[in-house]
Amino acid sequence: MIKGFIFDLDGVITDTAELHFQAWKKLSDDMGWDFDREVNERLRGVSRMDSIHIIKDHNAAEIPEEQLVELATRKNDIYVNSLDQITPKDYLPGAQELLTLLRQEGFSVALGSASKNSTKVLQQLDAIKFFDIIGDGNSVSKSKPAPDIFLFGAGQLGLKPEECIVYEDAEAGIDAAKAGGFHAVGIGPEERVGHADIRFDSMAEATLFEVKSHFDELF
Ligand code: B16
Ligand code: MG
Repeated sequence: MIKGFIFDLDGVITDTAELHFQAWKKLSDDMGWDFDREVNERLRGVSRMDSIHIIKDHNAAEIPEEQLVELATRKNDIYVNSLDQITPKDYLPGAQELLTLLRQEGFSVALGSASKNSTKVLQQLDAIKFFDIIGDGNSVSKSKPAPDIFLFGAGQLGLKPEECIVYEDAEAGIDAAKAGGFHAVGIGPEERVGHADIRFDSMAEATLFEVKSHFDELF
C-alpha cells in the first residue's frame, strides 16, 4: 500500500533550473567558457561538483580539483543570492495543489533533492509545511543515480520503498528511484523519463487522481 510520497525539487516543485543556468552562465562568461542551455540540460538533477566537471569537460579545460571547488563555490554564491527572488507564486503549475491534497489525505511526504540549498528554496516558496522530512544534498554523500537520497527519505518516514511514490524530472533521478525499489512518476519528455512507471509532460497533469488511477491496486 502507498503511504508516502517523495519529491525531487528542481523541475518538480519549482523550476530553479533557470536560476542555476544564469549562475553557471555568469561563471562561464567570467572564465571565457562556452555554456549554453543544451549543456545546462545535462546538469538536471546532477550535483554541484558533478555539474562543474561536465562544464569543464565540455570546454576541454584543465583545472585542478581544488580550483574547481572554488569555482563551484563562486557559482553557488551567485545562485544563492538569486534565490531571494523566488516567491510562493513560483510553484510549477499543479505542485502546490498536489502537496496540499497529500496533506489533507494524510500521506507522509519527504523531499529527495540533490540540492544543498533546498531548505532556502522551500522557505521562499513557503513550502516547508508540506514536508515531514527534508532529504537533500546535505543528507547523503552518494548522488543520483544512486538510490541513497530516496532511501534516506523513506527511512526517515519509517516506510519501505515499495510504500512510496517518487516524483522526478531527471533521467538519473528515475534511475535512482528504480534502483531503490520505489514506484516512479516521471515529469518530462519520453527521452528523459520514459523509463518511469508512469510519465507526464508536466506536474499539472500528474495529479493525485491520475496517479491513483495508474497505481490503482496500491491504494
Ligand atoms: P545545489 P534537484 C538539482 O536539483 C538541480 O537540478 C541541479 O541542476 C543542481 O546542480 C543540483 O540540484 C545541486 O544543487 O548546487 O543547490 O546543491 O532536481 O535534485 O532538486
Ligand atoms: Mg530535478
